Amino acid sequence: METVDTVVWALWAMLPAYIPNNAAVLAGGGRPIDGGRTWGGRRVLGDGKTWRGTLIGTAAGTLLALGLTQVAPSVSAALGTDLPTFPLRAGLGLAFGAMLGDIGASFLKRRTGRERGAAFPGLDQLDFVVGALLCALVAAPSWFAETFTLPVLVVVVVATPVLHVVTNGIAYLLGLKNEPW
Ligand code: CTP
Ligand code: K
Ligand code: MG
Repeated sequence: METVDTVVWALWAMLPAYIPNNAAVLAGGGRPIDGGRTWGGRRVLGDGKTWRGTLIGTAAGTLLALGLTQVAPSVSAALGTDLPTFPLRAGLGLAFGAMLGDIGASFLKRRTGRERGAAFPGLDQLDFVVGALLCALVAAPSWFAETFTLPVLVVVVVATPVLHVVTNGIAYLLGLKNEPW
């Protein structure tokens, strides 16, 4: 595969993982997952991880995966490059995994004394990627092996932090997010 084709393939494959956290920002609120509970004097997760945000984020990513699967043949014909499709388990794995990775990061932030909204460089940009890939691997192993070859994984790990910084910066400037990370 040409490099440009690998980049297009990788970004398309990750779209169901990129959307959930942004949807959660728009939809979040309500009851926090940890119900306000603390551990070691600090919140388990914090008010930034809610049931509603997690549910709507997961649904948004899963629906996007189903939509992308519908349009993949025509878009790949138009672009002249192959694009992956998503079995339901793959889309659900990517979307839920992205939310789970972000929740895991909040858990680590609270354990290391960081308040809600505090930055944790590196973790902030890759938590949802690790969660999404691991969950997709568990939910749809053969699809994962065909979709995420080594060159594709390299593109994902390099390009995602860049995209994350840019989209969160835009969300901050638009007033949708309290911090630019
Ligand atoms: N959000 C949510 N549920 C989630 C993830 C995010 O409701 N599972 C919403 C919350 O309103 C949250 C906002 O999206 O405040 C921004 O998400 P994020 O930056 O991940 O959370 P923070 O508020 O920064 O909290 P933390 O420090 O725990 O990451
Ligand atoms: K986060
Ligand atoms: Mg934040």
